[in-house]
Amino acid sequence: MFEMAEQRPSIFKQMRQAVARTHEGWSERMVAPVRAGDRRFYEELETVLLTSDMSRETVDHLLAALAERARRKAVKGEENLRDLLKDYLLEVLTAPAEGRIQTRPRTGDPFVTILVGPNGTGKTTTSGKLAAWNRGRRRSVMLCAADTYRPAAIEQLDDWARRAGAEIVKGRTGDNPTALVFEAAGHARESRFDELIVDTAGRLHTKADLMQELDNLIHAAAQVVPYAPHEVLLVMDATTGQNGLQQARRYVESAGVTGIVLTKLDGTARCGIAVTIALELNLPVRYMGVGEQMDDFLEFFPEAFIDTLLEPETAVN
Ligand SMILES: Nc1nc2c(ncn2[C@@H]2O[C@H](COP(=O)(O)OP(=O)(O)O)[C@@H](O)[C@H]2O)c(=O)[nH]1
Ligand SMILES: [Mg+2]
Repeated sequence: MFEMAEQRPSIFKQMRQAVARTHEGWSERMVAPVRAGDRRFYEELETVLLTSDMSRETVDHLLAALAERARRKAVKGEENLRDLLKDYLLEVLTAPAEGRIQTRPRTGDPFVTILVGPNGTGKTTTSGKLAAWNRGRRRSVMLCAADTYRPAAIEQLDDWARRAGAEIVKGRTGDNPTALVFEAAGHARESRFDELIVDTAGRLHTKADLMQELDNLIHAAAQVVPYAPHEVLLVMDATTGQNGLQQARRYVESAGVTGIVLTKLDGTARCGIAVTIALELNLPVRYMGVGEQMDDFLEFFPEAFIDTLLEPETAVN
């Protein structure tokens, strides 16, 4: 699914050794009994899952769910267990998307996406990549530089717009981001753009005034384009692991997030966080960032993801 860094196998080995200890006490945590002949499979699976940066709770949940299903369906043997697990993971990863109503723009209206999240997770980079990705699908794109706090942020998105072949609505440093979104939504609608992608300033979920500002700009889009925003994407840096998840939980509560972009998945074995996100945040992962370049961007396909997750040492692209 994505290219691995050269050094990955050895790092992976180290991580395996680091978690090997956790096997002790493993069987006590299992809810359903495991056949003696399948123990080794479960143990190896636990290692693979833990090294992929799933939370302890998620790993325990998956192992227990698998053991329970295996017992109920009288499934045994590595190959069959692996298939059973794949089916279950597919259910877990697709459930959040199926469980929510995706709003669609009216004919002729732009599909409005707003990117939100803490500082440095990759919002601006992802805005640019998403613009390019849509351009590749022959969709016209307008970007909105609603991070008006730093001049560098506006320039950065301007540069992405040029490279991606997108239009941009930008203001000056210090401009009111809500007014800017209002303006951009108006332009995008009048000129019948297919996509409006709004980059926002990074903010901590604990800053009430900044979270309120986010709320305001989300509502500004809705005033101009009915049913907008159609997607509010929380951009999460995969390398922050469980800390990022804690932050995300608070964000989801207050910003109406509809999906996740996982960034910085290049050269790490940390893609397991996507399963934890599905289970604990009940949100679908929509896209993944796998580098700093325009093409280092993937739509999230659960099947491909599951293969990478379970066979991390063989999977490429
Ligand atoms: N390796 C890697 N770096 C990324 C990825 N996405 C963003 N970055 C880098 O992360 C840094 C912060 O990105 P930026 O888009 O400015 O974050 P923002 O503050 O959320 O807007 C920049 O140096 C980006 O090049 C990714 O998928 N992989
Ligand atoms: Mg930014």
